[in-house]
Amino acid sequence: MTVETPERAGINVPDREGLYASMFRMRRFEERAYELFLQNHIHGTMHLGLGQEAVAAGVAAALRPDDYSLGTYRGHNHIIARGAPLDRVMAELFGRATGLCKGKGGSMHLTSVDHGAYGSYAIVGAHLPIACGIAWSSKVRGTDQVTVCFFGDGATNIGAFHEALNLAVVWRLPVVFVCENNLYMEFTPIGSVTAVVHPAGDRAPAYSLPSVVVDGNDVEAVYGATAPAVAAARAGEGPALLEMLTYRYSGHSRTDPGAYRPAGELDQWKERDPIAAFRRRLTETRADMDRLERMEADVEREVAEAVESSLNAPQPDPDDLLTDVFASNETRWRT
Ligand SMILES: Cc1ncc(C[n+]2csc(CCOP(=O)(O)OP(=O)(O)O)c2C)c(N)n1
Ligand SMILES: [Mg+2]
Repeated sequence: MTVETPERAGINVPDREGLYASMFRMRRFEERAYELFLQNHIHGTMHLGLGQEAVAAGVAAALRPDDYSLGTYRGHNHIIARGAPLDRVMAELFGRATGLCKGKGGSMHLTSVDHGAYGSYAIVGAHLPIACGIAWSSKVRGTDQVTVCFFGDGATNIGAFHEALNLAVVWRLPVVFVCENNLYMEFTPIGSVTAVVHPAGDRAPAYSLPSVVVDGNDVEAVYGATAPAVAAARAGEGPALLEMLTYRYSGHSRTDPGAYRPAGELDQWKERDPIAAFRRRLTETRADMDRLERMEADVEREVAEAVESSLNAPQPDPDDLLTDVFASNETRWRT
């Protein structure tokens, strides 16, 4: 396994307290959202990224605001990391009119064009070719915007993964594929159905795609691997793939207690919790802990306000049901 640190990669080190606050913000948001789900304030389903925060935070820190990102149904962390306001994300989970998608998307389909977040996709692997299309559009328009595509380990056994990697290299697209290998695809361990150890990283070389396997629980390692890949894509040097090794604390979704996991596995990963571990590192390296504690207090306030405003937000107007379906705002099905 190759683990890059920012220093080793020779790149600027980002604001470390800020990186911590970014992860803490995702964690507190999801913990509160899940409580509200259990209290029946949020309907439908919910896929949590608890334990995987370092990936979203470290990757987003390497992006410019005008870059693009695509994610999956496990997408709260990514949209928050791109800068979507917590109150609008929470309101979307509540299905309210003030939500990011006016309450029509919900937890699984978070999208914010204003923040470069071009959708959360529930069909496993479907968005990898779409990411290629977005990256291609940057190329055609002659901009230097980079597209990042997050997906799970399970997507690597879908045909679209292989098609997208191949196309990205053939067309030299400015796209960075980020596989969050959390060891499971729903209830099946990825290792039990996959011939290689690193489902994404080991297959990328078959397409001449540069790849690196990263400690996805170490936010600085994530940033350290992502920043050079993004810089290369921006400079026209083509795509890359990053496989982030991480773990989800909860089951696959709300109905899954995760009982298929071997005893002790969850506890072992929790000992390497990305947020607690980075906080310890910051303490040891004499970071500005006063600033960090102020940031934590700000996050608590922001989450509480997001909950309060979502509880009081209006329901969507039924007359808006068919708006925002097509870009042209037409409501007829196309033939
Ligand atoms: C094409 C397709 N097949 C099956 C499913 C059902 N399904 C939903 S999530 C999931 C597991 C995906 O696992 P992974 O890609 O590792 O992502 P994770 O949930 O671990 O983040 C499956 C099989 C689906 N949504 N789409
Ligand atoms: Mg997985």
